[in-house]
Amino acid sequence: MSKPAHKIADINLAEAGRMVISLAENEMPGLLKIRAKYGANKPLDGARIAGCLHVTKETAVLVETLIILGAKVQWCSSNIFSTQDHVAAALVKCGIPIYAWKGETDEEFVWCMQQTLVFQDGQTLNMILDDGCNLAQLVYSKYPQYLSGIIGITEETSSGELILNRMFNAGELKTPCISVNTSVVKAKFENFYGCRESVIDGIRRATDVMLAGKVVVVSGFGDVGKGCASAFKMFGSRVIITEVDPINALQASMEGYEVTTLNEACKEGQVFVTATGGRQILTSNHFLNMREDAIVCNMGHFSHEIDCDWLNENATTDRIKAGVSRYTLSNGRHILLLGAGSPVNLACASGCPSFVMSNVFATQVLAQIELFNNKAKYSIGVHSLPKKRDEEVALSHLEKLGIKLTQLTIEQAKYLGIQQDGPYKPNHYRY
Ligand code: 9W4
Repeated sequence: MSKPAHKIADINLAEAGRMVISLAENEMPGLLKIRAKYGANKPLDGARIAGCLHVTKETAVLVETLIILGAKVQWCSSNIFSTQDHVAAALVKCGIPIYAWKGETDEEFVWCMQQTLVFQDGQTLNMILDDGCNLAQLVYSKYPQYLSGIIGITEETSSGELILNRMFNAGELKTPCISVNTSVVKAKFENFYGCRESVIDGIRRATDVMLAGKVVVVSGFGDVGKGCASAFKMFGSRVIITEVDPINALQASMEGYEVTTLNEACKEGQVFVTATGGRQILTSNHFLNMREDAIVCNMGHFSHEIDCDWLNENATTDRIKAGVSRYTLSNGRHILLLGAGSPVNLACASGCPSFVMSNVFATQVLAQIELFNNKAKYSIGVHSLPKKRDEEVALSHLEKLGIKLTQLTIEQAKYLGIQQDGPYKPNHYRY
């Protein structure tokens, strides 16, 4: 089968891409530590990784780390909008087969995934690094002949994990998998710190609005909601939380937030952020009760937390700029919808900071190493990374932050019934 060596928007952007990758490297100490620690042993020698994950500057540092550890990689993006074209160009310039560009059609998206399956020498993939189970589903549905050669799948998201578990329960799964999202460091960084750092960035880039003194309503007080609420609080906003879970509601109250229903809060809020993981959270009745030019956005994974369809069907729209739509309601008032309901930090800003992604991607690399090197240890099914590996990810970030870790004495370790060098907590421990 002959195929192009790569397909991207414009190779001339390579120099600009390399510059942002270099800056990202400095903010990704976990990946650099892994390069230093494992680079010589090449634990991924022989791995042929097909990767499907947003082609961003941070992913570039991930891809180049996998290569330094000995892997061959071919890569596509997991979202038609998310490719940073200059980054894709920089990777191609280094001979890495990238099939991704910003603004792919749905057909092109599938074509790009297909290009990652067979390597230039004719050998097929033996590892998958997936996001939302896109690539795994393609192989399972269209290329089952490749399945027996696949040693492992590492999956980035909770929605991908759900699909893998469904496949396992249906007896269809044929590969050991590691769900990276069950790792504590990955999840905390992406959901809490990542959102805390980027939600305001998204809203500010979209609207330039002052947040101090504003009433901000955050729906959902899980890790994402907690991160968002804390960012607004630090900015001087008055934050109201809505919750269905009494434990989260109580937590929110203990943090000093007012907790009430959206039916109440919709009249008061000036900025609304959904972060529930559910659907139909902000709907017509809420919109019609909101104050003039209320800002509405989502930080959850799916846009259906906001009833965007109702707005599109029942209000007239002015496009202020990319990612900012101003709706005129039947009552004459206006609503600003950001990012068409997509996560506002992604649609209107650059997503999580590189340091956050270093924690996420260091977890991915260790999951790839685990699966590729411990075939006997991982049965067909969906596994978590061992806690020692989770601790290794955290450890790899300490030096850069100037953190001095305390060492347990042998006696203290004995008293706690653990090893001196970890794992420090049982699997059920909640951080
Ligand atoms: N990005 C993205 C970019 C633009 C965009 C409809 C038009 C997720 C995680 C990481 O999804 C990502 N534009 C959109 S949706 C959308 C999404 N629309 C919506 O109307 C505009 C994405 C992981 N990540 C970081 O967070 C930082 N570095 C990373 O690799 C990246 C991108």
